[in-house]
Amino acid sequence: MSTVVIVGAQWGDEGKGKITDYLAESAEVVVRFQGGNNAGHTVEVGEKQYKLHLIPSGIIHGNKKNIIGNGVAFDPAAFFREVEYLEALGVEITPETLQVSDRATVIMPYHQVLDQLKEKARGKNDIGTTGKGIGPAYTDKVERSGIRVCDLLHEDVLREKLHLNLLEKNRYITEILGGEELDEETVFQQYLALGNRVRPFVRDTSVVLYEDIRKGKKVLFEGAQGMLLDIDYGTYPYVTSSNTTAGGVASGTGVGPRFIERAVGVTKAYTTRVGKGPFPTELENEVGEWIREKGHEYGTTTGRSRRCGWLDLVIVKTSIRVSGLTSLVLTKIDTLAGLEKVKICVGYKLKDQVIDYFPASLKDLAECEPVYEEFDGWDDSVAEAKTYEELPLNAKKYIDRIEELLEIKCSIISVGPRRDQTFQKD
Ligand code: 2SA
Ligand code: GDP
Ligand code: MG
Repeated sequence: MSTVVIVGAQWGDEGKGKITDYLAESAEVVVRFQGGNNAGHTVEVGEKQYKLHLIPSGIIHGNKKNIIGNGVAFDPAAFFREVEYLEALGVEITPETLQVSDRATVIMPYHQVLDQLKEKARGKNDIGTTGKGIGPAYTDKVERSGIRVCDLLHEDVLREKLHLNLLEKNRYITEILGGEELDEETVFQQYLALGNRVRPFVRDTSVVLYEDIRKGKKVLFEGAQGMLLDIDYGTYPYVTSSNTTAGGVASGTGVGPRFIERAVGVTKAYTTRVGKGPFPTELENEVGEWIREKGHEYGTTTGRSRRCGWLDLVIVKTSIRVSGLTSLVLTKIDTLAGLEKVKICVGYKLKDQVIDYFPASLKDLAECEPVYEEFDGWDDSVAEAKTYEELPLNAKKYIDRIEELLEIKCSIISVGPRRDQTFQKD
């Protein structure tokens, strides 16, 4: 198989970066198709740790082609900060190993200002965004006033689009949100310069991918965020502003759906969420805190505490359906090691029924009560396992039951953050 989509099967931070890096070993191209530098993808190789936000995780290998697709919200200033960060860690980056779509929507400084001021204005109804300008940038894309990467390369186009945007945005920022006006000339000069810097990396990446796929090159599509942060199928409005599910690949890269062969859903052995919104299996107690500390559950981009809870198979089942998953990757079973009992949510009790799908209405969801199965725990030897057979018996029982309930295979198991703490199961 030559094309594989990697998506988060929960609320993000399942270990997509780690698994993308692992699978990239045998791939030639790695592509981001949505989101932006709100993402935080961690890769650990030996003693070295890399935190990626906008650049695909394949970059660590040094000899892969990495593509930022048209569906990404592209912050050029963040892009160069990340290039410099990676170069300082010894990663070599050239326009051959890193390419940016000419059609990607640009995150401008007013998008970040709007994101942060709107969150403040929402008060207790805030979404808990990362403040990176993602929502306002995608709003402009859909509203058709956005600036795209190709526009940064044409001085006259940039000037006109920026002028029209700032006429409107500055009024909104100052008169409605009480913020400070942005200076047009300053932003123009800064983004013209960024455009010139990004120019060598810019390609029609749909054409590049079409040719690579036709040549039989193995391509990975690296999702950001996760199933329930999807703009259509997530816990709306507590979602991000893109399609985080596998369907986002086609529109976010210009690769037709018939070229997509496999989709793997990265699933953490428990559930976390960062930001506001419903979370049926959340553990607001000492067990949740224990998991947070043991699993270092703090935002990779913002450092925010992640909320923790039991594994929820209603969510993973939704991901299997919506993303058409062909297998799962199970991560962080080592984090649960040491707990006497571990639970899995197998359905929701809603009125007098047990349902196994995620309701659209948050009002209905609030009435749902998780139905659990309980398991005996396992010990820390789990982190030493190099094969499925070497796992403690109770950990194997846990994995087997997940496969049985979901009728899908866990093809890869991850027992620690490092690249070498990963093995194939089936
Ligand atoms: P935004 O900024 O508009 O996309 O925020 C909307 C919601 O999406 C959530 N979101 C995330 N959830 C998990 N991980 C993300 N990446 C970082 C990480 C987050 C961090 O790897 O830890 O560092 O805080 C991510 N990005 C967006 C966000 O929390 C809102 O609920
Ligand atoms: P992503 O956004 O899905 O790429 O995930 P993040 O990088 O934001 O968060 C996952 C965190 O868990 C990172 O710190 C990883 O290094 C770490 N991690 C990934 N897989 C495992 C695992 O199997 N065990 C442990 N203990 N940590 C893991
Ligand atoms: Mg993350």
